[in-house]
Amino acid sequence: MISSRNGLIAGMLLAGAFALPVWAEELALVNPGFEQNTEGWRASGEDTKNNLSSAQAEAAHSGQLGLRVEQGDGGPGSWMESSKLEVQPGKSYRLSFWARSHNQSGAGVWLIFKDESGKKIDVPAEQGAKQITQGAGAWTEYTMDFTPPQGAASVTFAVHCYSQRPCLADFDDFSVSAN
Ligand SMILES: [Ca+2]
Repeated sequence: MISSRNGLIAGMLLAGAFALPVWAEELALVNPGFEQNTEGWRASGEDTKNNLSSAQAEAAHSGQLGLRVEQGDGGPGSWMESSKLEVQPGKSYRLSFWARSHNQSGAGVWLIFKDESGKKIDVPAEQGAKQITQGAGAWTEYTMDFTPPQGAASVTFAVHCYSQRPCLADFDDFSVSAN
């Protein structure tokens, strides 16, 4: 009885070993779950002025706080950008986060690559943006696989909702892994 149970546990451990993710190296992010309010994140001037993005308890996926984006129709779009993360061109990365929308909003996450001097390097939208499901829904995990372009030294990611349209959406639990 005992030996068969040990065999079962050994089998489970073995299965677990084979299921290890390729994304082995988890990178350190500043306040990725908004538990320190918006410390380490930077809102655009328009976002700050109109108070579009803020850390709120109702927006938490885990912990006590999450990021809520709330804007009315016809105004500027929100923009809340993360701290800078050093990256290597050509290396594979995966950004993960949890989000939910409460309405038909056009919210998503945008990647911003910069070179050593801080100059922005443009990438095609399909490689640099992930829109969350438009329409009210439950919490969903989203992932973005990306490879920094030639010359990139850092990446930041921004939670952004399109201007001129209403938005009510929550974001939490960001993480970045390197291959
Ligand atoms: Ca949180």
